[in-house]
Amino acid sequence: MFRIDIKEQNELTQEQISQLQTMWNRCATRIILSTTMARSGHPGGSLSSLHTLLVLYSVIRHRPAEPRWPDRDRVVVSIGHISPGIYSVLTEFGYFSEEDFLTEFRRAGSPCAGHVEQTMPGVEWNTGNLGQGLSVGTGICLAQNLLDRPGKTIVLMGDGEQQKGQISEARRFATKFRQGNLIGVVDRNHLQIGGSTEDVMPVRVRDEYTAAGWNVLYVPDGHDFHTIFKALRRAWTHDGLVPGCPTVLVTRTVMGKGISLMEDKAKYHGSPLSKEDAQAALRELGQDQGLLELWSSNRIEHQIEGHCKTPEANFPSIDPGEPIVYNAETKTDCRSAYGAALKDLAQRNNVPDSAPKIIGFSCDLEGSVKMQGFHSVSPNTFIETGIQEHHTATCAGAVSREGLATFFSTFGVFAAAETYNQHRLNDLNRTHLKIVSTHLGLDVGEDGPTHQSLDYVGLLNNLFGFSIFMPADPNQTDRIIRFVATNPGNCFVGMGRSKLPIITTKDGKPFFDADYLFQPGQADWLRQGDMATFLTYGSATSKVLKAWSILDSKGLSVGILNMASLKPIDKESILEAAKKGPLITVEDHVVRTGLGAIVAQELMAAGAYQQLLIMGVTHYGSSGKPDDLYCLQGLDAESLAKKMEEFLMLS
Ligand SMILES: Cc1ncc(C[n+]2csc(CCOP(=O)(O)OP(=O)(O)O)c2C)c(N)n1
Repeated sequence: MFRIDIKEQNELTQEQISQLQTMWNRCATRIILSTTMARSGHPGGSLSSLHTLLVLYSVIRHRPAEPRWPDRDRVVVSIGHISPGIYSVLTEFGYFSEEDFLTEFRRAGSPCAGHVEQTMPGVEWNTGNLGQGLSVGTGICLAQNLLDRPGKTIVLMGDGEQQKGQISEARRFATKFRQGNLIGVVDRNHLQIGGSTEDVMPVRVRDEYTAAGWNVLYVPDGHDFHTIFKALRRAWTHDGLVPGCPTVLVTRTVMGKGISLMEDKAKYHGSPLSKEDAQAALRELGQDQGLLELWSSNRIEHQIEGHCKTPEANFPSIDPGEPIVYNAETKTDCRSAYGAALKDLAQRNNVPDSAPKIIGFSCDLEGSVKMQGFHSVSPNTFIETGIQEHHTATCAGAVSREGLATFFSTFGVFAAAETYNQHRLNDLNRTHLKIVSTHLGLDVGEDGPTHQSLDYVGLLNNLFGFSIFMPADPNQTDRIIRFVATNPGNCFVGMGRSKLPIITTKDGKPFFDADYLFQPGQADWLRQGDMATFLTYGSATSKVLKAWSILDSKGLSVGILNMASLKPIDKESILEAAKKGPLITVEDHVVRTGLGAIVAQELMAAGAYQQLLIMGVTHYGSSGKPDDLYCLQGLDAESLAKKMEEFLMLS
């Protein structure tokens, strides 16, 4: 494999330059062929960054035969649309064959996707939603530093992309956490889809990085291997740069470089060449004129074998410790139980003189989300990221793929709705992120409707890889937190703000006692009853228990099914409840998209007919005491009991 020792060499040799030129020619050819054959794709940016990519992959420490080698330097390509350029270069370095790329690019069922994906060996992160890559890089870098790994992280970005706000968040983060081993590269071709970056939305790229405390190196000719190498070497060795600060290379490039008819034309950002123009380009590259026909027929004959999966990332082995059992008289909130469990887990697992295993992120809400205990026992892995939720969601996701059990906590509106797309991308990247969200629902109370997250189940339920767990009291919270800390995968654990009574059995003992084991997809029968069933979860559970007492005192026998695991859902228990009688779902969530909707779907799918009343939030709440807000939406115990009585009379 072609390799240049960036620490030992001051300059490139003539031989290396001509080798790079030969590689450039092959890669440019692949960029033209792949996009023209796929009749789509992004050749312009692929060509503008190609010289930089070739130098970069020549200097990094990597093992194409072992793409996930832990000590590798990481290249995160934030501009996922330049996949033709990336795949061309990865082919050149032996990650996969030219045939795999040219015959499968952008075809259904192939891992060789339109925007770079981890399904292709050598790709660190699925990207394409611009603005997220630098956050990924900072996350990887944070983990590299915490785990004492030697590698550097390099993030390739576009100049149009610099318009995205999340990048400013990531820049500040990298400076705060002294990420001297992080290198950004901005492909400054001054073009984006809509034309000139100055017309679309001017950004003072170098000034913005300088203002954020980065070392900034300008590369006046981003198509000269030697100039790129010199700048990269300075960044690598930190020669004459401020120590401990991240560095960005701003490379002045030309969109479509190397193909005369494409050069400096915004059109070729996202348009392939026609067959005729591609032939002209191949001529200019000195290539055989039969190449396009040859690969086109190879492509037609080639069968796609099947979609490769994104490789699973390591998850650390975590000691779950002993459950903390809150007795029936305790009055506390679930978030305090979360804080206590997390602190205990950190004390057991983040021990001095060995690599940490648990990391937690807060967005200026440490006290409210009860992370102070964790912070005090594990100061190095408590990461305060400020009011930068988009960055944090992505950064935490990236950290979670590096072998750390990663918690991200903030209020519901910021943990779910505000950062939904970041979580979607995390999910596509098969992260192991534990979002523990406090302040959900009307239960937020006096802070009012802007802070009342009412759509979290509906949102997170769309993400194929996420589990959703909603504890009903502090005991169940403790068990769920210990479960998620010890198991891989993405999950959302949600809770309200208020203190909640401990859920008890009929004879007054904690229902979720020391022997209770939380199991995803398993509901709990809190009360048995043969006339009808309440199905509920989270903060609403204690209201339903009160309603049950009212009904019980009237001799009405109804059951309560606590559905703390909303995804996966316990289908069997729903059907079991449906056999007994009518169902009422109760939740502190929008009625259309929460538990009620899930139960309705399950009943229909199983062909089980049963009456179902969905009770929840029907309009935005207002500012006031949670109990008053529940009353206004008919979710207080008395209203619930009354509704059940009416429902039983009708059915
Ligand atoms: C968040 C987001 N908004 C919009 C797009 C659509 N989009 C894809 S590429 C692009 C322009 C990117 O410009 P630049 O970073 O300069 O890349 P280049 O044109 O040089 O390849 C846009 C707007 C996107 N992918 N992500």
